[in-house]
Amino acid sequence: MSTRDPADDGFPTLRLVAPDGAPVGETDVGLSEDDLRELLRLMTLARRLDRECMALQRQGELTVYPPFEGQEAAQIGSAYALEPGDMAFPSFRELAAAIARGVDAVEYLQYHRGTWHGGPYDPAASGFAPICVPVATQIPHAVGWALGAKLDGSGACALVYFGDGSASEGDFHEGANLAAVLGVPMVLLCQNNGWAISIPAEEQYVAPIAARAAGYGFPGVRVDGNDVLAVYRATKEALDRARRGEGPTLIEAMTYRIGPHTTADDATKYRGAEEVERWRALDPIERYRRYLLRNGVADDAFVRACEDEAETWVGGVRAELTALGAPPGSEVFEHVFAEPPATLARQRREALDDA
Ligand SMILES: Cc1ncc(C[n+]2csc(CCOP(=O)(O)OP(=O)(O)O)c2C)c(N)n1
Ligand SMILES: [Mg+2]
Repeated sequence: MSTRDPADDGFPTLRLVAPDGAPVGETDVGLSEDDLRELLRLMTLARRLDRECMALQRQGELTVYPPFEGQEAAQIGSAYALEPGDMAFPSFRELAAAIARGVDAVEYLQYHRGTWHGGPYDPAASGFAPICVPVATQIPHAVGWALGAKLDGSGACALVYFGDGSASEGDFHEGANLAAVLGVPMVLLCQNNGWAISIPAEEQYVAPIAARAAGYGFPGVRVDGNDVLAVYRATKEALDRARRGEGPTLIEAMTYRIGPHTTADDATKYRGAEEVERWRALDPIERYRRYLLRNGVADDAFVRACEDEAETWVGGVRAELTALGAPPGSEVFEHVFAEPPATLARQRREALDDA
């Protein structure tokens, strides 16, 4: 069983808002009241869409789906700190971050519907790279992109998302070391949700993930990943640092996935209900809503308006997504070879002529 708690191992954890919504010290992160409300709006939209995606998969409208419920603050707090010209590199659970970046939800979800390979959104236009399923491979991609930004002198930064399990891959170590050596403008954001499918954190590593950064030669900070303001502040500081030319930062956001690993997983086989309930009590949206209400930044009407908007928006996403036709069969043979080898050309003829 996972017993991971940010307080367990003594590594300092940045927290600005307590689970009951009370401020912990100075909570001014430099955002306007409109921005503070926008964070709640985005988290509300994201959660509603996540739940709809679970339903869509159960109804046979999506092939497989990795839910992120519980990780809204970690994703939206970090993505919201990015500038338009920056590039986020997701793994496969970052739909909430995609929404915060303005990626079209229907285009993104075409990946999970199987109607397009990586989702047809334009990564350059949205500053959001394609979904990346081979775990941790997006980390070296982000280093390369950040090196390009450095050489161009563009002032843009890369933010790469990965999980606790991904931090055990060689690609993490190679990427982190190369990022340090090259001094690239990059933030490595680990969403530590306590599990890599059915493997709990305590069976994956011994020292805190954030502590590894010292070994590469850059700062490592840990935040309460269910505290959207703490995640925003840590990411903003890391991005500012990167833009000053001071190189990468590793952020470990302690969070939890409330749902299964994917719709193909039964999490009840390896974790108990009491663990899930413990984390539900630390819910990022509930916490932030309480914080905004007690500070008078939002009122009940605003909260309801966000929920109503989410309902209408998700209905539209569902309608558009389920109306999509199958892609032409010829696409299986496209986008890899400029000049297909003879064997592939023959298969293409056989498949399409018979169709
Ligand atoms: C290279 C590679 N090995 C194995 C897998 C199968 N796999 C998919 S997700 C996952 C665990 C990822 O855990 P973590 O990085 O903590 O992310 P989380 O799923 O918790 O968000 C594994 C092993 C994969 N996709 N890619
Ligand atoms: Mg994980």
